[in-house]
Amino acid sequence: MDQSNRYADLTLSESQLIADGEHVLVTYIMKPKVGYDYLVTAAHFAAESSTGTNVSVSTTDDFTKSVDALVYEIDEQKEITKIAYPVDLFDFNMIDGRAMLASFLTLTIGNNQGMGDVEYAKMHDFYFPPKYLSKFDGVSTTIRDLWRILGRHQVNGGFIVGTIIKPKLGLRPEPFANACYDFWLGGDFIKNDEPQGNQRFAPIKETIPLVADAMRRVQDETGEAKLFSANITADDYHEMIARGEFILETFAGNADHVAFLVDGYVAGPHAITTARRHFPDQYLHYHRAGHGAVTSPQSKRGYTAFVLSKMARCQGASGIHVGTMGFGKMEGESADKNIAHMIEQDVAEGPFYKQEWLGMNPTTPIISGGMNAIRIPGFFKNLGHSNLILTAGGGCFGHLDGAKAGATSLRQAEQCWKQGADPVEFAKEHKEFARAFESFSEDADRLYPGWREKLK
Ligand code: CAP
Ligand code: MG
Repeated sequence: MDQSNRYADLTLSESQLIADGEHVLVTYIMKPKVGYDYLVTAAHFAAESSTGTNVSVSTTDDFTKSVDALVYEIDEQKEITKIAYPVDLFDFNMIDGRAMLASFLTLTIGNNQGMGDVEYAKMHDFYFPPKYLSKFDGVSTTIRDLWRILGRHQVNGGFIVGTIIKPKLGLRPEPFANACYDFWLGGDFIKNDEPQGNQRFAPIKETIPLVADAMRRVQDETGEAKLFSANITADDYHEMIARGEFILETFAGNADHVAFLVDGYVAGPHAITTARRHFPDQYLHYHRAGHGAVTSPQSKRGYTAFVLSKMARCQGASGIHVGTMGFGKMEGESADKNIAHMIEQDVAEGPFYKQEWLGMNPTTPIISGGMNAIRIPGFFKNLGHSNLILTAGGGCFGHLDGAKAGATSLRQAEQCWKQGADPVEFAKEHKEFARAFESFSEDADRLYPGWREKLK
């Protein structure tokens, strides 16, 4: 059924839609199945994503049509479909009138995934007008709070050297806490790995007290504040709250040194909002494990990593993993730096929309995934700044001289970039960095051929 006379209006102007501020705008890369007209399919896509279905229904009245989603632009060659969703389409909390990401997802990337006449559709960008953006929680605790706790300047407080306790699973409480102690002797920030929580071989009620004790001891020994990002992900709201409260109680005087890690993709918007609203003073660390199922360039459905990160800022993630932009082990490319810019700047250009954040607190780009000291100079050269958290698991616990040396090598690598020094020359004066060349020799061979002779 051709619904384009109702669910498409190609006379609409994007700039006017933005000026009016009454619509959420979404751009998809969409391709109809063979034999289906592009505009007709796009209109059906908009119908299924708003007020319609595949046939007309007798109950539709004039008001219904006022909240139709409308296709306002198409480019069949580029497979671009742009849709304007009236803000009134979306669901708002009855308790406080706030917006909810679940509603944005269920409409804009819900039933329209898997339609019989659509080969594929993937969301590449969205624009929230002020009247909708202002209804999201946004970010509470930011990296400024982490810099404050680390005793640094709260603006441009600089590089936070982090790790993930490895192995990913399999450490019992004592070896886990010992690994924390060793890393903290040289580093700033430790996170649970995304699956670490309350495994039977490492009950949270045994592990966390030992980690809290390790933090106290290493702070006394180094005179430096340390940070821990504890995983509170769970299916059940009450479990998350119980974990968070236990952890804060156990860290006691160091409770503000604790961030909460939430596996936001697998646990969903509810888990992120649970942490954001119940623990607004804790840095909310959004881990995105699993996102590749929809964000990978191989996937022509779902949404991109850019969209995931932009949604996370709206929800209130203090920091989110943004990948390593082609310098680490996960999928990514140097242009992914636009993700970092979108979540931390107040006005940022996306692939299709310029988003004004209206002063909403920034989300920290968290860099992780196969990183080590050898890969860092090139990474920062691409991104252009180091006001962020970088976590390297293998890059620290795989360093030949252990986690403390691994941490120091990361810090030295950032200094090498900041000074614009040649990494091999810089390594001659910095032992832990030099030993990273030997620890990660495949990377060193690839990035700095001939390093062995020069470093002898
Ligand atoms: C990194 C990591 C991170 C992923 C997340 C891991 O460990 O802990 O969870 O990198 O990827 O489990 O692989 P390594 P992303 O430092 O040892 O690689 O940040 O892209 O979401
Ligand atoms: Mg991990």
